[in-house]
Amino acid sequence: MTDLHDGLPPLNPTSPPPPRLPRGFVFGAATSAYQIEGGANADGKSDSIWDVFCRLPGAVAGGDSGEVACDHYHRLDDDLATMSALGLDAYRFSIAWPRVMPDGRTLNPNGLDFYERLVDGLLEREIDPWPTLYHWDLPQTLQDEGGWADRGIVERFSDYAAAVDDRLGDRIHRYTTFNEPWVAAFLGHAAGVHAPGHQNPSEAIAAGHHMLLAHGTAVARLRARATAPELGITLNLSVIDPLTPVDEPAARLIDGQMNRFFLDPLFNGAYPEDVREALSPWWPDGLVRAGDLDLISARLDFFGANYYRGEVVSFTPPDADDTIRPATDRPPATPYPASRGIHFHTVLPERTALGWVVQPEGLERLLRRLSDDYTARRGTPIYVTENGAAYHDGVVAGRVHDAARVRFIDAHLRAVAAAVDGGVDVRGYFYWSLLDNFEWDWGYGQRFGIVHVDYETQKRTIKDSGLHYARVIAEHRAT
Ligand code: IFM
Repeated sequence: MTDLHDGLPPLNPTSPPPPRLPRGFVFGAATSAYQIEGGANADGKSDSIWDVFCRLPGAVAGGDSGEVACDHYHRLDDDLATMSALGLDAYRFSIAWPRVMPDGRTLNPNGLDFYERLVDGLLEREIDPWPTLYHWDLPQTLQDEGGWADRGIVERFSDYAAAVDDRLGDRIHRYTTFNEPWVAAFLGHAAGVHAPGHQNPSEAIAAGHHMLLAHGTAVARLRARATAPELGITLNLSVIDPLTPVDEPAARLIDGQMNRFFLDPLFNGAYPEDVREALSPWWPDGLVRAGDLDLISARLDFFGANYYRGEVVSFTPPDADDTIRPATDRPPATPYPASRGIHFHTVLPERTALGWVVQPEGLERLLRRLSDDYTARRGTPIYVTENGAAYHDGVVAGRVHDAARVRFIDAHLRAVAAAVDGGVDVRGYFYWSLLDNFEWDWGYGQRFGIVHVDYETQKRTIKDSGLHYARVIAEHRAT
């Protein structure tokens, strides 16, 4: 393994030692297929809904697309070497359904060859593979049949999950079924800023339920197999605070539509009453059938929480317009169907390049809440499967001095450590992202990586944050 620390000065000789996390705590980094792979038509891959969405005029900033992205598909060995140099314990990636089944149904063995090389390469380097089965790149052929709004997708997803496990189940011991179903359902089908770009709240609710049902159906199917993988799901979650005490109902309403819409069915086997009531004007008749919630609430072996920022809401508009700017001029709709009269505020001064507040205490609070309200009584361990920040980084004399990201990582790891000290069973942290990459509707303008990517030359440069993270991992291992 390359020793990254050779010849490099310590980054912050005066900074406090990294937070103490339990022995065996997993340090990883995350990516997703469409955001890094490129190889859009390689070896039989078909279009995903994102390939098609990116072609819509004005859908993505700068007219960018994931066609080439970080060209990871053709640079796998180099990227594996980088992961190894960083000393990652685990690598969280996603599998592209349209690579594995270009028409959504029929297996393309060539597509699986790539993931086999990736998984074998990780195992050779003693990096644990953490695959996600769905990170938003539905085969367009399935979208043409109704996509996530149509219940037929559930069987298709479970067949796809089984096909992946047929080939890789002897080496993959854990799957995350879905990444951030709220984003895929509500940004994709209500706000219209993500693929497939629809603005129809009923479709968004149907998509959300069908993703949960596809998760539950795939869990039942994979659990019954001899490979016996560990199974979990990842949600994007936030802390939603009221601006003043009278705004408490506004906070509860947004919390319901973002967090509890997914958490309650998964852990309590029911949609929350207040959310059902608030969404009743759009809730499709006959959507939830007998047995659905039993499947959805089946035991999980782990739970993934993605946390980036908190939200502050009120019934009164902010003095200045501090709503987060959309990526393009296309008019977005709200992702929260029941949010009339509710306003979002930015009260904390520190923000990332995307305008997202930097709020590490929110992560500790979120982890405590998850444990208290959902995971502890079922004994489900939590992993922070994404946390990260976008800044406008550049390479100067071969280095990227991203001090703000170093502070961001440090503060959030301290928040995790505080939650662990408070008794929350958190077993790992994955920084988003390993590489700068295609940030969806924002295109390539927002850089989240601990490794800089020059998109002209595809040269990778480990940023100061990557060096810092490598040191944290090495020190943790040494103690
Ligand atoms: O880039 C995304 C990722 O695909 C899912 N979680 C949030 C990240 C940053 O926006």
